[in-house]
Amino acid sequence: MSEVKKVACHFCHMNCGMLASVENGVITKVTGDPEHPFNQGAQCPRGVSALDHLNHPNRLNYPLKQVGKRGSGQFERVSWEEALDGIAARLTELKNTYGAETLSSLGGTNRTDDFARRRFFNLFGSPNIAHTAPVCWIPNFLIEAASYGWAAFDPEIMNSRCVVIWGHNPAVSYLPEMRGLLQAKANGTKIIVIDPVFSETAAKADLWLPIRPGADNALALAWLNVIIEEGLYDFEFVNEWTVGFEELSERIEEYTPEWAAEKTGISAELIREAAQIYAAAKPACIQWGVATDQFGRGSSAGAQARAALRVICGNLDVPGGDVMPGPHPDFITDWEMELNDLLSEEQRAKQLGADKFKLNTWPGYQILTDNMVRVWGKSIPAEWFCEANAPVLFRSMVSSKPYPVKACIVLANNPLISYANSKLVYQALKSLDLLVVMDYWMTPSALLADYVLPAASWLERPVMTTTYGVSDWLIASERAIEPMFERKTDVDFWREIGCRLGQAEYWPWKSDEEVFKYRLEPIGLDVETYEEFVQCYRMAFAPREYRKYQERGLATPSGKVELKSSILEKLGYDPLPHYVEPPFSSEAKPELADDYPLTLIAGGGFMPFFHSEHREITRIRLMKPYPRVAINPVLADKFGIKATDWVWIETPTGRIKQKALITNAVAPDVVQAERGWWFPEKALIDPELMGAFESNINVCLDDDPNTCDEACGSWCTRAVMCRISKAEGED
Ligand SMILES: Nc1nc2c(c(=O)[nH]1)N[C@H]1C(S)=C(S)[C@@H](COP(=O)(O)OP(=O)(O)OC[C@H]3O[C@@H](n4cnc5c(=O)[nH]c(N)nc54)[C@H](O)[C@@H]3O)O[C@H]1N2
Ligand SMILES: Nc1nc2c(c(=O)[nH]1)N[C@H]1C(S)=C(S)[C@@H](COP(=O)(O)OP(=O)(O)OC[C@H]3O[C@@H](n4cnc5c(=O)[nH]c(N)nc54)[C@H](O)[C@@H]3O)O[C@H]1N2
Ligand code: SF4
Ligand SMILES: [Mo]
Repeated sequence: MSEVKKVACHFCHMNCGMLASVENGVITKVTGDPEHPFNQGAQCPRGVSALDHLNHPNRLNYPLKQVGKRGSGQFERVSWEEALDGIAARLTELKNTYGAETLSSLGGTNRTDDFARRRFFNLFGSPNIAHTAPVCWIPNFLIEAASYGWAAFDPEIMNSRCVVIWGHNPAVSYLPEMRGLLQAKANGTKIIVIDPVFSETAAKADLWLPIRPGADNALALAWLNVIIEEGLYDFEFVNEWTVGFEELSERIEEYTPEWAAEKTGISAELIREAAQIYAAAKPACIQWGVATDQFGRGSSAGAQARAALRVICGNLDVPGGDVMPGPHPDFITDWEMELNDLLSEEQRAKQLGADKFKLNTWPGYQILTDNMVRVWGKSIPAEWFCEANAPVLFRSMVSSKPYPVKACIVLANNPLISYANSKLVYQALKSLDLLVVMDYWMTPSALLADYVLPAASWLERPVMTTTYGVSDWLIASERAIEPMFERKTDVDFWREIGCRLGQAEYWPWKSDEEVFKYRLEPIGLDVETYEEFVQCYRMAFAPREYRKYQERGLATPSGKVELKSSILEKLGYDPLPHYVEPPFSSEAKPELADDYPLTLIAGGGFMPFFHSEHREITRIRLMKPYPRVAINPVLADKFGIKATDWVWIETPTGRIKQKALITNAVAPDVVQAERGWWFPEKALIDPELMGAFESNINVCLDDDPNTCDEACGSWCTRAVMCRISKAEGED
């Protein structure tokens, strides 16, 4: 029998539409769907490799149990029954000894099990789920939520007169978005790119602002200064819909373009001119970029300045501006699936990091939720937005302070590679009594696990995406084939382990399709099954509405935009935007400046990889066989470094090597290292762990909680003092 299944690629957040041809239960072809509005038939190299990923000989196919010392690489195949029974028994023991909070979980970016993980944890009684969230969107999203009751994360680029691309490189990270940007540019939209690197996107800009790494906060404050001092803001909107404008105006007086010129390395004239272009363009929008979440200390203060820019220029929720989607009114959201009410106050109070990073833990989340429910009827999910802080969690695993964290379920995450301070993460994972990893591959992190479980990928399961549960649209994808070998879906895993731990009544669905059908039902569509929904509709959008605040008010305590945030004030933070120097810059640590005279950017996505993924797939790896650090020719000359030489990159925290990419795209005092590197072809044994510490830039980054963002606990990856040298004798 031959069929064509409508699927969505899940190798990045774009979820391009694909068509999978299936013959007698075997996928023969996966092509881009020409009718899909996002990609219109296009596929990037990862999408093209969908079948290599599905059928790869290294894929995990069966549950494995570690039978030697942890990290010995000695695994034995076991049945799912044995693995799940074994895990459930250990979890019960540990819970009885140490309390439910002893179980933690680590996750990565935008996966599809999110409601299930949280549901399981709420029922189990632990608040200790952590993701890479603090360095990915959280400071920007939550500060916006505190300021205007949701995030205005859907800029309407096509109808905008000016788009500011701030620490963002869609030409590499969001390909379909870049296509839209180029179309807008062709229609006359001005593009401003703020990036220390002459990125692929900067190359297409009308105006590129080559900022000193980590100085974005100063630039945003100076734009506020220009726009307020020169009266370029939207008087009517500010008068009618904001509180705190006077205090904001007073606060930004000191942040003149001249002051910011010194911090940013951009002349005061250019700062002024760029602010004027942005303010004059009606409507304009500011696109989110992850760079601004990754400064450590000061990430959320900078986000607050950008939020204020959107507001005072009158771009909030207007056509062509920064549109604030709100939750889907009908579809059952992630938040509604999570059962957060079942986690007791006592357990919430134990969330690791909640005493320090209050905005994305229970204290802040509760306030945000109360306001959102009042106005929108629904809130953002706890998953991703209300989390244990990972740097605090790792320290608790090692020290058992403030209490022992003895177990961790890592699902869709490679913590040894993705989190800062990899050596500490290593120590932390090794000190656990129970480590479970569910993934597609045997990763360096999985090598340390007691149980390694094989995950079904997006061709073997249905997927429904709602942008971390916060957008008013959803994308649905059907299961092309049943999971191969003994792979399982992530939702099945949480359900089956939950049922073993007394949660059966809360897991009434027998398959992922049943869950999704249940969640879709309130939309009232004329379909019998989830598959039919995908075949007929594939997506559901709430009708687009603008200026929704006029009817509902805003989901803040005052019902207005809070330029001076009462939520931040209540949580004990400065309620107004302000300047904070990133923690590892030469200005923050002048005593180290002579030894570490360069600035390291430890991030920036690049093709064809997605974070630490896809290194196993030959046709992808051939495009980029080894890690590369971008170095200016002047700097390379100084150290006698030639293209493709191995280079040591060193910070006070650690050193690794990558190969030189000599390019004028970076300034002579800046180097940009690639993230996510490990080598599946290297020894599968501790301590080599497939080269987890050789070229992984997170070895060089510190995650000391005292250097993290005050409100959200983000660690710093983008402005770190470093030095380099040629790695002699390295092949
Ligand atoms: N230095 C530095 N560190 C960074 C960043 C940076 O710029 N610089 N970026 C940060 C950002 S923005 C993010 S989002 C994180 C990303 O961090 P991660 O999400 O951890 O990164 P990935 O490598 O994409 O995914 C980790 C693992 O999940 C597995 N996986 C993928 N999908 C699934 C699935 O559906 N189910 C299961 N069970 N497994 C799956 C993959 O095979 C992979 O082994 O990294 C952060 N770390
Ligand atoms: N190919 C590919 N695509 C991806 C990913 C991937 O790993 N690979 N990851 C996905 C994920 S999880 C995320 S979060 C997104 C992130 O995607 P983006 O938001 O595009 O973020 P990055 O690519 O990490 O960095 C964007 C830009 O920030 C610049 N930058 C570095 N430091 C600074 C600074 O101090 N200030 C400013 N203004 N800019 C700076 C970098 O030079 C880079 O050009 O991409 C997603 N898409
Ligand atoms: S851009 Fe590439 S990886 Fe991302 S969804 Fe589209 S095809 Fe897949
Ligand atoms: Mo991310």
